[in-house]
Amino acid sequence: MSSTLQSSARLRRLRLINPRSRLSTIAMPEIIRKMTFSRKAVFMPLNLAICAAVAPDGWNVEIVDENVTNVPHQPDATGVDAVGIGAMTTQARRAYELADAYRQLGVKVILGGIHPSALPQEAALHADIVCKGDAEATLPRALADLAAGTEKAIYDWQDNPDAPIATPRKDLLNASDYLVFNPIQTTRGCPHGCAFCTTPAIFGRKFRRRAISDIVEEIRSAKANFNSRLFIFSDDDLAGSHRWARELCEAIRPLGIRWAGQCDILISDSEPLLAAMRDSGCIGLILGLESPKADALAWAGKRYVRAEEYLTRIAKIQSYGISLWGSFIFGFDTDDWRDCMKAVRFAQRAQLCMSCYPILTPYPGTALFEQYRREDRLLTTDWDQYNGATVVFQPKRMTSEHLRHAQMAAFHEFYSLRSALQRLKAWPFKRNSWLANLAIYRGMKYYYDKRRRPLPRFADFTVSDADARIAASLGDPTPTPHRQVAWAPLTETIKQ
Ligand code: B12
Ligand code: SF4
Repeated sequence: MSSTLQSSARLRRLRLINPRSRLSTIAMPEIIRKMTFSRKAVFMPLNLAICAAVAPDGWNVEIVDENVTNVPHQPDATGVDAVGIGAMTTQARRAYELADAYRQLGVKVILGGIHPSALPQEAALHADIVCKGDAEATLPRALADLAAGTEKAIYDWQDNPDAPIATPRKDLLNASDYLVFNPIQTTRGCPHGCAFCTTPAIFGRKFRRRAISDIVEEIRSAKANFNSRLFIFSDDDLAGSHRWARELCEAIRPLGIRWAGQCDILISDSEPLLAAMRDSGCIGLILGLESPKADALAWAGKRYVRAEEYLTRIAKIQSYGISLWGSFIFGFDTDDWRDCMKAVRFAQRAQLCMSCYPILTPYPGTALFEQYRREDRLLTTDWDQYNGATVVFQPKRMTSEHLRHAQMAAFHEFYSLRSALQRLKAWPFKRNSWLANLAIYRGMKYYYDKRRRPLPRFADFTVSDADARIAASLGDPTPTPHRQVAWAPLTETIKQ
C-alpha cells in the first residue's frame, strides 16, 4: 500500500483519466474541427463524471481528459493517492501505458470501463484494482478498501447489481471543450443479445433504468447551467422497455427540451410511445439496423426483428416527425461489396437523414470475438485498431481492401449532395440534418483532395483495373497480404 494512502485520515485524492483516443480527439484537426464547430472532442466522458459522483466521502476528485489537450498527459505522483482510468477497447493501449507509468511512480491504479470489464485478466497486468461493469456497483467499495489497505484485485458489478445509476458530476469538466457537452444516460444493459455487441456481454441483458426523477433533475440543472435546450441521451437502447420509455417521455415533456437518442426499431410497435416521444421533444433517433438482409441479421444474432419489416417500421417512426439515423455494419460473413452497396441504397430509399457504416469489429467479451478466435480469423489484437475503421479479422466473402473501400464508398455516396437532396428534400428545410450532411461531405472531400486520392465509389469495383483503382483511393501502394499481423502475444492473457 502506498505511504500516502496509509499516512492519515486527511482528504484522499483521486485522479480520473480519460485516455487519448484517435477517433474522439483532435487527431485530424482540420476535419474534426470543421465537423465539430471547433470543439476539441466529440463527447464529454460521462463515465468519469459518474465515477467522480460515486467516490465515497473523504475523496477529492479531479478529471483529466487527454482528448482535449494538445499534449498527452504526463504522469505525476504529486498530490495523487490513486488514479482511476476508464477505457473502451480503442483506448486500452493508452490506458495501460498510463497505468504502468503511474504504478512505477508508486501510485495505486484502478482500471475500469468496457475493455477492462471484458478482459479483467489482461487489465490486471497493469492495475492494482480492476472494476468490472458499473462504477456505481464497484468503485465506492474499491476506494473504501483501498483506503483501509484491504483492496482486492477485482470488483464485479454483479455482486451489487441493483446499485442505482448515479447522476454524473459534470461540474468537474469544461463543457465548452465538447461538441456533446451534455450527454445524459438513462438506462444500462440491453434486453437483446446481438452476437457482435459489447453491451449485453458486459452490462447484461437485464435492462436497468435510472430513477426518472433523477433524470428530470439532471436536465433541469443542465438547462439552468448551460442554457441549453438540446440533449443527447447516450443509451444503447433508450426504449428497451416501452412502458418505462413512455413514462420518461411524459415526465420530461413539461421541460420543453429537444432531444435525440438511440433505441431499437421495435418502438414502431407502439403508437402511444411514438406520440409520447414526439411530444416530449424527440427530434431524432439512432437505430441499429446493421443490414437490410435477413441472412445477415440471422448471422449477427439480431433475432428480435425481421429485415423485411424495416421499411414499414421506419416509415411509421418518421410519420411522427422523428428523423432517423441508421447504423449499419459492413463485413458480416454473409456479405460481399454488393451487399454493402445495397445497404446504402436501402438507407437512401428509406430517406434516413444520416447513417454510418462501421466495419464489423469482434470486440473482446462478445460471442463474435470467441467465434473468430476459434476459427483463427483474428488478424490482430492491437486494440487501437478496434475502431470500426480497420479490418481486424479475415472477412469471408471479400478482401480486407474491398471491405475498407466499400465502407468509404458508402460514406461518400450516402453523403453526396445528390443523395442528400433526394433524402432530405429542399422543403421542409431540415437545417440540422443538412448542416450535418454537408459537414461530413466536406470533411470527406477535403480529406481525399488533400491526399490527391480519388473519392471512392461502388462503381470502382466493376472497372477492369478495380484493384488498382481501389488501392489508389485507399492510398495503399500495394494490397495488404492475406494475414497482416500474427495473432498477438496477448493470447494467454485473453484466455481467462
Ligand atoms: C456516446 C458513445 C460514443 C461517443 C463518445 C464515446 C466516448 N465516451 O468518448 C462516440 C460517438 C464518439 C463514440 C464512438 C465510438 N464508439 Co461508442 N458509444 C457511445 C455510447 C452510446 C455511450 C457512451 C457513454 O457515455 N456511456 C455512459 C457511461 C457512463 O458508460 P460507460 O462508459 O460504460 O461507463 C460505466 C462503466 O463502464 C464503468 N466505468 C467506465 N470507466 C470507468 C473507469 C473506472 C476507473 C471505473 C472504476 C469504472 C468505469 O462505470 C461507468 C458508470 O457505470 C456507448 C454505449 C454504452 N453502453 O456505453 C457506445 C460504445 C462505448 N461505443 C462503442 C464503439 C464500438 C464505438 C466506436 C468504435 C464506433 C465506431 N465504429 O466508430 C467509436 C470509437 C470512438 C473512439 N474514441 O475510438 C462500443 C464500445 C465497444 C468496446 N468494446 O469498446 C459501445 C459500448 C457501443 C456498443 N454497444 O458496442 N461512441
Ligand atoms: S439491440 Fe443494439 S445494444 Fe442491444 S444487443 Fe443489439 S446491437 Fe447491442
